[in-house]
Amino acid sequence: MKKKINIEGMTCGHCVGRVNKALSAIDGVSEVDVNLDEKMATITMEREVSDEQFKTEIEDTGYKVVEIESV
Ligand SMILES: [Cu+2]
Repeated sequence: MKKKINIEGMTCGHCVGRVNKALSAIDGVSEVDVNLDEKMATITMEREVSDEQFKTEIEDTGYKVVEIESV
C-alpha cells in the first residue's frame, strides 16, 4: 500500500528531514521518500494508516497537507 502526500511549506533539506522523521515514526509506515522539488512524500505502509493520522503528524510538525492520494 502506498500513499502520496502533497505537502506545502517545505523549503530546505532540514524541512525534508523533519517531515521524513515524523512520517517514519508512524506505526505501520515502512518506507518514506520525501521530494522537496515536487513537494511530495511517498509513503509505503505495511498496513492501512488513515489520511487523518498523516495529516495530524505533518501539521503538528509545522507543514500543511494539500492532498493525500492512494496509489
Ligand atoms: Cu527547511
